[in-house]
Amino acid sequence: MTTRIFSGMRPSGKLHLGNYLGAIKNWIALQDAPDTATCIFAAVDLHAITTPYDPATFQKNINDVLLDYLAAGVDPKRSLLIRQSRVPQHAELMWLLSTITPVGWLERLPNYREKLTQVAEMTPSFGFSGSVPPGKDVMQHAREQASTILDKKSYQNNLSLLAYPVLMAADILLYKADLVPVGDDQLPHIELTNEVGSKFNHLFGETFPNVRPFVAPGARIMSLQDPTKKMSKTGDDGIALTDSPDEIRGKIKRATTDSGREIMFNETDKPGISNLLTIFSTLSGAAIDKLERDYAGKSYGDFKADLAEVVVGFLEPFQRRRAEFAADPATLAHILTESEEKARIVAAEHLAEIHQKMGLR
Ligand code: AQP
Repeated sequence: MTTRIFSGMRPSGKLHLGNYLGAIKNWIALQDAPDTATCIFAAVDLHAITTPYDPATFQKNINDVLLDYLAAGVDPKRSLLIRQSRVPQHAELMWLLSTITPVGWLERLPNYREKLTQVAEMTPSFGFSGSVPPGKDVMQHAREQASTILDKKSYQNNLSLLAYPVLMAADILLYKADLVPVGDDQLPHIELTNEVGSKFNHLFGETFPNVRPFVAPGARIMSLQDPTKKMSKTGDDGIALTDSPDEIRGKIKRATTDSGREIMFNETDKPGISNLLTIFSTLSGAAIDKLERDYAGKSYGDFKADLAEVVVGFLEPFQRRRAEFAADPATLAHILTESEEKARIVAAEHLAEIHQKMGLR
């Protein structure tokens, strides 16, 4: 059986070890697998604008994510490398799918609830202040206050935050992808994609395949500050793939550890040290129980110092490759032009079929 793969990252900040171990590492393994027919890897810029962002630096963020993909091993000879918004069919299919997606399916998704809280924390909420500044017209003041409320609150519970998984379903189904490498936090979104896909098939005729998630075992990397939350690009100081050796050493040294002294894997009682053990094990290939034995009787400080060198050593060749791609912007521009053209051809063909089945043609 041949496989079609789609996956993407939000260019919402610097990619971190969690993004690499939870997703990109698998992209590369799948790209090189013999039964893979097509891989499409995207910088999902339309997803990134669902949370607060800076338009002035957005193109740089997108470019940085694409450089990370190439440095990690995305091979443009085998895979398409695209910016989501350059293939307009993503947004159109999202609209079509939204017409068959009940709001209740979206409201129950855990990521929506998490993002809602995160965004509310990022944007201060403004209320109407009753006191009118001296000399100011009361109606004028009220109008100004109202527009401030709209501006500041406009990100708090946007339709896009709720509808985000419908766009994700469209991203995948647009290419009739059947395998999606993701971190385990994204599993409910893949489930939703299948619910929407089968509802479409039921209503309009067999069109979309069943989508399987591909999740790396044990690769949910948690925050170094709060190991009960996942490492994130926003609102968290994780280890970026582009961090310098000294930044990495500093971040690992400051990472929250747990009470006690043993280097032991126990996610309930020792979430901090368990997370560091997961990072050590996945990057070095050493089994966790071997690491526990190797570090029996040693201090957290010894363990963290060695882990820092593992991370630095792992990222060194990645960063070297990345610098080479960064020094050659014409190559990246060429890869994008070619890939996006090919993606638009496949997307247009599938969308024409969908239009026809939905009676739009
Ligand atoms: N901490 C993590 N551990 C393992 N996998 C992770 N992923 C994200 N964080 C971890 C996986 O990386 C991909 C990135 O998805 P995304 O960019 O669309 O957004 P996200 O999941 O919301 O990622 P972040 O890093 O937390 O970004 P922000 O802060 O912007 O929301 C997905 O496959 C995800 O599973």
